[in-house]
Amino acid sequence: MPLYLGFDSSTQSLTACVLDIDEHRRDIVFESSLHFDEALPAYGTRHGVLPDADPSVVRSSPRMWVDALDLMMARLARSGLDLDRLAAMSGSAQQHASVFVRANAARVWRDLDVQRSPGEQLAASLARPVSPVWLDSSTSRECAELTAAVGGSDVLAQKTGSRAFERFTAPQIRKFFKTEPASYAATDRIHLASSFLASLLVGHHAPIEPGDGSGMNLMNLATREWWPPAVEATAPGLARKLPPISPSSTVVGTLSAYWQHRHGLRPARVVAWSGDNPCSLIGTGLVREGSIAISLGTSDTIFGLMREPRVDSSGTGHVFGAPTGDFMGLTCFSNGSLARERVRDAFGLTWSQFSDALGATAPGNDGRIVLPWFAPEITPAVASPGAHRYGVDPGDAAGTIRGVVEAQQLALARHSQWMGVEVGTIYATGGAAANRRILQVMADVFGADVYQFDVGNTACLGAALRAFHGDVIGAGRSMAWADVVRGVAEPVASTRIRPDPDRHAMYGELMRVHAACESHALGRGGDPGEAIQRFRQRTPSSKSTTS
Ligand code: XUL
Repeated sequence: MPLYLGFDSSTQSLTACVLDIDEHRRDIVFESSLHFDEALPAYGTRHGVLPDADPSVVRSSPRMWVDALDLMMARLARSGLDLDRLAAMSGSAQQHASVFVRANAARVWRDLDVQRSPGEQLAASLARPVSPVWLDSSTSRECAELTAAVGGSDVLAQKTGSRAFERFTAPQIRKFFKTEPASYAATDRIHLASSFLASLLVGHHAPIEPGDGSGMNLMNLATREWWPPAVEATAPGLARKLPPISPSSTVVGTLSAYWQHRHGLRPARVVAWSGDNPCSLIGTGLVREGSIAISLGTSDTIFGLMREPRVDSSGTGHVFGAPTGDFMGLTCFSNGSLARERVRDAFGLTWSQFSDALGATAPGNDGRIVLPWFAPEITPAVASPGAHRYGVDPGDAAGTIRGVVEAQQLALARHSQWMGVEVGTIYATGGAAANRRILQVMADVFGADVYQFDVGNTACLGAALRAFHGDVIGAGRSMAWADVVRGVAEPVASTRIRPDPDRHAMYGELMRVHAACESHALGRGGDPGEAIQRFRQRTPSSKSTTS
């Protein structure tokens, strides 16, 4: 029976998983992760990105991502799995990141020396040694220029699914063209991290997949083609530098000779790679409209499938293409695990102590809030980093932890209202979804049942399932998405966390405090003291702890 390999090249780590599929069963038979900082220290990353004095400039190394693939392939080769059964592979990558390559790139990829690791061999093929990643927020000017050139935010959002966002690829390309014109001119092709890594695997240029392509501010969401007004407004000659866009199920080639010989692998099919959020949509089994998923990863994201693209008129969220051919709504918060880690480290705690502190504090935190904008925030847009404390002393570890966790869940709920989804069930995924105390806050804030998954990384699972789907389509057969995900991309029923009605009502009140604090911190509203007092009067019972 065939094996399907999925990769997830995320901000901080690379994960791989292998699915063993037969008619009746789908088993995950391999799952492994490596952290870039630890596994590949020579690249000098911290939390997967290159240190920079300017907090708005965030970049990583595309050569490091490829060396990580090489290390992971070596682990796979040693795993004892019968890799002669490997039918196909696909991948998920952090969204928005771009890789600028020269005209010799395809030759370099094809002729890699099997005795040497790939990263060192790629240097001469890169027109830009670094990749700007989704945490970068340094392109506000380019966002404004792009917006003006295409006729305003609404036009851009209606066409591409999102207004201009700093991390999106078009403003990033424009900034590169403006600041490094010679290197831009030397760029033959601009890939996303996803299409770049797929290209490396097949040894020639792979296309961009529409789910990830819609994170660029360049793709016409309706036709899934490049949208000329945005392409022309971004940088001269860009149309020639963009790879074609191909459906999610496209088999982009077979594993190149380099990887076959280096790791003793067969020429398995390689299916187009996508972004981590579109892959997670599949890995959480969200192939129908209705339920939503919340991913608590480096970023926190909330997303769900949409049959029709309901673009966000408030300008907060995004509509991306879904791998199923439908659409997905998504709101992204950059201070997800980054913020939780920052708080844990500031108080010198382990994750279990972090969790105990959360359990020892009362839901509602007596109306006290900590807005966790330790790094520049995407939702709402915050350029100057800094946490904003409302009533929480900087030395109060437990109050800070609850203040941050509640503010994060309240922000997820408030800033996803544009999606117009009645949230009854939430599928929780990402590293921090292992923490049931955080999920209890989620359930209580949303007033929804929350479920966990068996598999640690749903983006990676989604990639493996997309490899399966692409392999089936590539063989000239068809398969409904509900059948693709059945029996594996399903939450574990016994993990259900129920909302408490009283706490849900209390969080409805706290939501107003959160909104007032946010307005104040953004300089758009007065002191939230009154809102906090009102909350305390209305919810005197908010002092008891959850566990
Ligand atoms: C989504 C986004 C993040 C990255 C994280 O728009 O920017 O979720 O995809 O890898």
